[in-house]
Amino acid sequence: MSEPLPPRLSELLEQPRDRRAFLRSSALSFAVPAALAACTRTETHNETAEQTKQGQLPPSARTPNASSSADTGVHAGPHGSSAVPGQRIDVSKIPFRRYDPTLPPLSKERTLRIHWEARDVPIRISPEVVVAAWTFEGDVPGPIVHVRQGDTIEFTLTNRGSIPHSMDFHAAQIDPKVAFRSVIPGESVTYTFKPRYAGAFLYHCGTAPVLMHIGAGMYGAIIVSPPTPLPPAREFVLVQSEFYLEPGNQQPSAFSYDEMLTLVPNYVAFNGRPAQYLAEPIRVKKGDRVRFYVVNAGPTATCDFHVVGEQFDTVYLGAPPGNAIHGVQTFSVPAGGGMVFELMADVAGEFPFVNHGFGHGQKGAIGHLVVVE
Ligand SMILES: [Cu+2]
Repeated sequence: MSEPLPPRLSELLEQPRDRRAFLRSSALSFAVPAALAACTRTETHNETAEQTKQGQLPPSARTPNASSSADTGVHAGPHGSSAVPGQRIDVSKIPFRRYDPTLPPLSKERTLRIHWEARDVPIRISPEVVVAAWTFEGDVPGPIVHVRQGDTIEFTLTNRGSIPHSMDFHAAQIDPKVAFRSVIPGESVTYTFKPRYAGAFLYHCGTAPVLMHIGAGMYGAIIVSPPTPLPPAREFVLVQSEFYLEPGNQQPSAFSYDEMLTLVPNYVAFNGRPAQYLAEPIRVKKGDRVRFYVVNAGPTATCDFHVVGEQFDTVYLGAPPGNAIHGVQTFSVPAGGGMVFELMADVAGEFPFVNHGFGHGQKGAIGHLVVVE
């Protein structure tokens, strides 16, 4: 008797057309087992940070996030689209705004209380294109968070969107089933963490399917500074991401899950707007040390970071000031990763910074660093 044949690779990789079937099958779906369990209880509102200290289960997590109402497929409108059903938007009223790449200063407080909202917001990413984004705090990327290693962050996410969302901080070491669980519209999740390492970290929505939630705009950077400050520098944060939009010219343009699976983006951008720093460059003075915190939100492509006409005197691969390499031309930041790039602006001029995977650079992962005398 012959052994039963293992499933063919094509069968294993075939994407079910049905969203709920996809959720069951996706290895990336952090929230899926809980989301599809039979229990129908709902989340508890307004858990206190005290209840959610590491190691303690908040009331809403004693039974894992278990409502099938936390299944994106139940709430999404058109299949695999970020469009909000029934929403009518006059895109002519949505201005273009440059995303400020400047690293915000550290707070004097050692405990930070951050309360954000997940919201569906149309964002103008270029003069011609408005996207129907799912956001943290109404922007793509979400706000830049800057903390010290060992600070305490008490984080709350309230979901003002139309489908379930969650928050996954890569700077946290915490039980993801508890802290990163999905909350349905109108509800909140709170948790507390202390970043263990310095570095440039991603945050993103972790609700299934993660590809769709990152791809539709739910990501940003949390920069963790070491206890002993790095050398003084002009400091900038660049979050790379790809945009996969539904075919056609409708405005706002919805993000498309099917297009995300093709891995062929319409645009790639630093800080949510393709090529925005060509139009309005990042400016420093000759003699400045320049530090780029490069975070790659993906959802899929790498970021081969390079500055034309410059060399990085230091790249911190992780946990700065450790893990430094020197004399670097280009270094790849993986999707879901972050690294710290430093150069001395010893020469005046206009220096393109790019994803040197030039198909991605050409689609918008490019800007200018202008060094003035
Ligand atoms: Cu989400």
